[in-house]
Amino acid sequence: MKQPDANFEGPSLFPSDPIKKEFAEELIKYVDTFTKDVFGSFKGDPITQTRASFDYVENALGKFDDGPFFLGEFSLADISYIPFIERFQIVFSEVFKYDITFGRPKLAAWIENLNNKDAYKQTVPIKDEELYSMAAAGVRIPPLTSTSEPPPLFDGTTRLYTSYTSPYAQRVWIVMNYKGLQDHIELVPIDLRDMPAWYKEKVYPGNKVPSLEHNGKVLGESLDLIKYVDANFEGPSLVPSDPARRELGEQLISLIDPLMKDFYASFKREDPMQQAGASFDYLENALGKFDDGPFFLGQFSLVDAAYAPFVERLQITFSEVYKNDITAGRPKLATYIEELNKVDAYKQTKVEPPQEFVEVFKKWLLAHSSKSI
Ligand SMILES: N[C@@H](CCC(=O)N[C@@H](CS)C(=O)NCC(=O)O)C(=O)O
Repeated sequence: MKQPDANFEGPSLFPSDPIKKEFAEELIKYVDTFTKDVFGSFKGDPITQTRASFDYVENALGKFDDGPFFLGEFSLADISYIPFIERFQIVFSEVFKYDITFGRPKLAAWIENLNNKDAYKQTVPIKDEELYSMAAAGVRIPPLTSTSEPPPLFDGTTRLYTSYTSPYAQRVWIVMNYKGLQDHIELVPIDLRDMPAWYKEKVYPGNKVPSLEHNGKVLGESLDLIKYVDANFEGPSLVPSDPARRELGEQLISLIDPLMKDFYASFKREDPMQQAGASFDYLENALGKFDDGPFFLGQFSLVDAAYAPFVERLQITFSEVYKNDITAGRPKLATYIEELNKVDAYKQTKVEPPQEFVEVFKKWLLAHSSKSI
């Protein structure tokens, strides 16, 4: 970045004062650590974990008081931080509802002054693309709504249209994470309560999530998609090579829809746990077929990606609404859920907060049954 400043005409962006020069070098060196710290925090507690990094910037801005910029006057040091701080400000404010300038008056003044600089203002168009790459870093970016612009469709980017609340979409998200495809497949969350019209018109006429935009086509149906992503993308295979396991896998996947229907039907009966008991026992037995691992086929596979979002919701519903423990007397199911919760690819996709799902469930139940809860 120092090259254009040294070799072209126009005002110099590097100070001649040796003290400022030294500080500029330090700042430019720190920018990588700074961005790594902030990106790394997205998987933990961003506000607490980035406090030191943003405070470093705040202190640095206080070093020279002959102007609002790092070295007083506008310099290369500012240019190296602008693109990151600008994006972080958007993400912290939109996703974490936190103002990075809170308690940091110098940072606030720096951003305000930058916004008045024409050279900088011209570079501002980011937003959506930036937010998508935040999703790859593990941040839950806000879903697109009826007022959002579509992404640049059919530009060669592979996109998974999803929703944080959909168990069907979650299946594909798990597979994508497990195979380490976060940088290969862009996650595009959609707000199902306020869907953008372009989704049905231009992306997926079925108007449901998930759908996958890949190689100029859009494919749907979660159970097809998990197989498709597994077969057509790099990363560890989620289908075992052993024929007996494959066969059980196929069987379990073809049974999941009828099983879920049974579970959902049980909620409309007087004693849901008793009604659903046989289906839970079926899962318990299936989990006992291969004992070289806690998952349905021993190791984590497509079957787990298909079942996990539903097991997760069943556990929440039975526990929160009916005060039943679905794992009582089912040790394999208990271990299954425990081990599932150790799989990062799954953990990142869980419904958050579970209470929100409980509310959705209660509304669903009211609409589908005469029972009150
Ligand atoms: N069979 C489909 C079901 C997908 C589905 O029902 N998705 C729901 C969200 S959980 C949806 O997009 N609903 C939007 C709507 O119906 O308007 C699959 O497995 O992908």
